[in-house]
Amino acid sequence: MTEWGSHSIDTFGLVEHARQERCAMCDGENRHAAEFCWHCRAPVALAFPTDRKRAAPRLVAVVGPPGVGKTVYLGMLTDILSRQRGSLQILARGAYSVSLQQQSMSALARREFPPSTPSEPDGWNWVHCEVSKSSRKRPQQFVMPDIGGEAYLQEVEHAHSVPSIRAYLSKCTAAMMLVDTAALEDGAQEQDFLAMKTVSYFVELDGRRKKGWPARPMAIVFTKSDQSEACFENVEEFARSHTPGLWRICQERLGRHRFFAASVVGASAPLNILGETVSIPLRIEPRGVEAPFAWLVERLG
Ligand SMILES: Nc1nc2c(ncn2[C@@H]2O[C@H](COP(=O)(O)OP(=O)(O)O)[C@@H](O)[C@H]2O)c(=O)[nH]1
Ligand SMILES: [Mg+2]
Ligand SMILES: [Zn+2]
Repeated sequence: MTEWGSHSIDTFGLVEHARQERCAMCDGENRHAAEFCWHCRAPVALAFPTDRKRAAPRLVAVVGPPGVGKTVYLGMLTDILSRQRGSLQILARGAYSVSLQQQSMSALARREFPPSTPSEPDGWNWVHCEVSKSSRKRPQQFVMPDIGGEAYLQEVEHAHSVPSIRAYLSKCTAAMMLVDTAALEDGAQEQDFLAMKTVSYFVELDGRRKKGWPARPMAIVFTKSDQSEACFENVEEFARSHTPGLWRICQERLGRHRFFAASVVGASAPLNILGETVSIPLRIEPRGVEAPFAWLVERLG
């Protein structure tokens, strides 16, 4: 190689090295070549479209308290959509996008639920996928992180306490809020209060009538609905009777919301292992998993 040639390649390398990318999660600056954000460990590839002709990915918030079922739900959703050949298909972008699906599905195959998501961002999984619809020519890119429930709760209870989560949520154009049907059937009101706080939090983030959350789609998913046939039979009625506060605030403050019932397993059973009770999945029988995401994709089209 000529001296000139090697010099120009080195210069190109330096320019690439010096290029900064803004993180999709926390807005922190990173080197273009970095794989994960230096500040919050989110994949840097999410910060920009991999193909310059494509639009930037649409960020979707998937939120709910620890144990509501986010990891199992997202793992099952990506598994169903990546296998099917129907009108809605997804293709994972980047190996990290397959991890969530892999972890959830391998655990279920062993008749276990996946372990709980760590509270630190470097243990979170990110789903970055390309969604193709038979009715649409260009695929759309979506990003859905499996945010740790504790960090999310902290930010909702004390706004601005987790800046990376706040930065991410303020860029989302759609949301899936998960609510625990099993806990509601047990009479716990916590789920209702927390869901109401979540709606208020989003509306406070951006309350513009035409562009903010009053106009952005929010799918409210009652998880573990295998625990309540009433929820599957009439989800609107279930929401009205079991989460009256949430029902009211949604009517008043969200223009585009819808309730869904979903479950990943047909049933689960408690098992005592060395004095600790764990839940084991009995039949892998997903119901209603795809519908909330299909509804969001339709609204964002
Ligand atoms: N019966 C039933 N239990 C579920 C279902 N999905 C999740 N669970 C239970 O909820 C627990 C927490 O799920 P996980 O996805 O880790 O919740 P996350 O903390 O929100 O990510 C699991 O360990 C299961 O015990 C479901 O569809 N049906
Ligand atoms: Mg989790
Ligand atoms: Zn970051």
